[in-house]
Amino acid sequence: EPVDGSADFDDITYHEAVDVPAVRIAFDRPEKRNAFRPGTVDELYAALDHARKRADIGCVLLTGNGPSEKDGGWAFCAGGDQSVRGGSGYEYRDDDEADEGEDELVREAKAGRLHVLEVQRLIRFMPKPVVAVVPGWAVGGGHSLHVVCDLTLASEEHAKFLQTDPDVASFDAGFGSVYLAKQVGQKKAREVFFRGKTYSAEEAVDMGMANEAIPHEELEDVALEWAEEMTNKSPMAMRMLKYAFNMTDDGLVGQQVFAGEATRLGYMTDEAQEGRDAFLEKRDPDFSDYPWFY
Ligand code: 1HA
Repeated sequence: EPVDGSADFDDITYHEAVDVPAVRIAFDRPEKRNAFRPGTVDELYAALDHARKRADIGCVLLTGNGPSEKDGGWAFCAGGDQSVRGGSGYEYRDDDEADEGEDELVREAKAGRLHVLEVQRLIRFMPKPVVAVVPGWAVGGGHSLHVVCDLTLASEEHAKFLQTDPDVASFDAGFGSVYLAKQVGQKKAREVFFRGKTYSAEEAVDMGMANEAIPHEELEDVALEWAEEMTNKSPMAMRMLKYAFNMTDDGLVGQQVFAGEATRLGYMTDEAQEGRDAFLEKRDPDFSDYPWFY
């Protein structure tokens, strides 16, 4: 089912699964191999953030619509749209609706966008699994997006993984490269970026950057099955685990995110409520009922 309001999106589609508490967000520029322009990234961010805040949604499937009507090709995402790449990043162009009615200063502030990095952070830090469902090309910034997702499922026949960043004089020196190295090891990650070779679904699985290669026809069904499995688990345990996996690589930000969840759990205890009540009732707190656990 289309999510309410999502019909306004131009460059992505946003659906809610019928029987599973999961959503499907898909790049929808198949004739461009699902390359993203600034408006695409705005829409993707809005949809992901909407999914993040839905208390009844436990899993996000991120994919690319296809095939291309032009040549039948499939894509997850081919990264930044090179045809709108300007002097300092990817630019809104006059045909982008996002520009309508904005004054010059706002337009200037929005020039040269690299805000797919904000999307990467949203995927990384949202408290529910995000699965990259890769039906075809995952290239450049699109490759980095699959790297950032919690899991990757790939079409056995059509998925192709490729890093073109240095070919087009770009470099994701953040999550897209460093987390890749955590997944596949330093030598292999350097090969991916330095050689620019195309890897199949099977190779991506062997390398450790994809979870499973799945026959193309079954890809979305299997993704929904995985989503169903995961959404039957405890939401609390799932988010503590996601943040635990993140934490060792995310420095103090990782600790802060994990700590926020620990604080939330703490606030749920009677002990924490005694602390609040004592303050509000202008008395000393009495924690004598709560043990010093060992
Ligand atoms: O590195 C970053 C960032 C780093 C830090 C911070 C932010 C970042 C943001 C973005 C990025 C990047 O994404 S840089 C990397 C940008 N992407 C690429 O270099 C990939 C360019 N595309 C390709 O290498 C190939 O098109 C392909 C391997 C994905 C597919 O090849 P194939 O199957 O041979 O199809 P092809 O004929 O090349 O493409 C089909 C159509 O899609 C073409 O258009 P047409 O000639 O039919 O009009 C093609 O131009 C278009 N297309 C594909 N990818 C892009 C694209 N158009 C614009 N931008 C694209 N990325």
